[in-house]
Amino acid sequence: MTIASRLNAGETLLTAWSGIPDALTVEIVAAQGFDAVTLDMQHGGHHEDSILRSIVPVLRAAKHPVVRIPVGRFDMASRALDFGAEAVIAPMVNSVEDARRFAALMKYPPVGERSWGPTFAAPRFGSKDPTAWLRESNAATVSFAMIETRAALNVLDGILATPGVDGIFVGPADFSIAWTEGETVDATLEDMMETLARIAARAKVAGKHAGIFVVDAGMCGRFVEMGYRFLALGTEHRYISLGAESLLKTARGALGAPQASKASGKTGY
Ligand code: 3PY
Ligand code: MG
Repeated sequence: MTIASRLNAGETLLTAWSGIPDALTVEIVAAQGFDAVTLDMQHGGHHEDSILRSIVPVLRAAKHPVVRIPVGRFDMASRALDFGAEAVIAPMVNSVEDARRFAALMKYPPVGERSWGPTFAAPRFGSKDPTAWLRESNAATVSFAMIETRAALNVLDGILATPGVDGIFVGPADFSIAWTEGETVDATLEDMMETLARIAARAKVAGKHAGIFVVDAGMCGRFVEMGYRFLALGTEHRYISLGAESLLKTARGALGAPQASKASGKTGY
């Protein structure tokens, strides 16, 4: 099952969000109960070499490898696919032209202009038939254009209508900054929720997928009700602090000592 076939079937997928550029850490993240692991090159520490190496433990854990590229680095979208990513998230897609350039590097002709060379991806997926790879790749890979500014919102239908753009992915933190004109950053801001619901509804009408980064895991059900089916939960910093908090709570409880942990289930990141 590819990430594309599961999203096409209407499944809700939870992706981990990795920022530590180390295949050994990604191996641990991939072993948890997520459906996918997103390797973040925009704000996380991932770089070309760590992406090349970190996709291996994700595939070995039978999870879907996803890469978020840096802003405007659409060339990296092709490289991520050539390394074995099944989906790519492009941040700050703020115009139809951005969407076209992203799609061009995500899809082989006739949809786009992706250059041939799945040097690592084909063997990683056990493919020995180049023609089958060429024919199947466009449908098997998912391109998510991030909607996280007012400019993107203003041209949302054009982005959704761009051939080769398979879905949108909302960045609620940046969106909250745009929504409040720089007053605050709050990925759970109630005032923008109706708009986030409308974004998912418009994606559905266009026949495209909708994903979102979720800061408060308790909001997952609400986002699914809106129509979001690809939900991201991050990051290693949070996984480690939540795990340590839980362990220390148990240990201190067993010792009868007062609770000293400061870790919280919700972070701003
Ligand atoms: C945002 O919330 O702006 C994001 O880009 C999520 O990573
Ligand atoms: Mg963002």
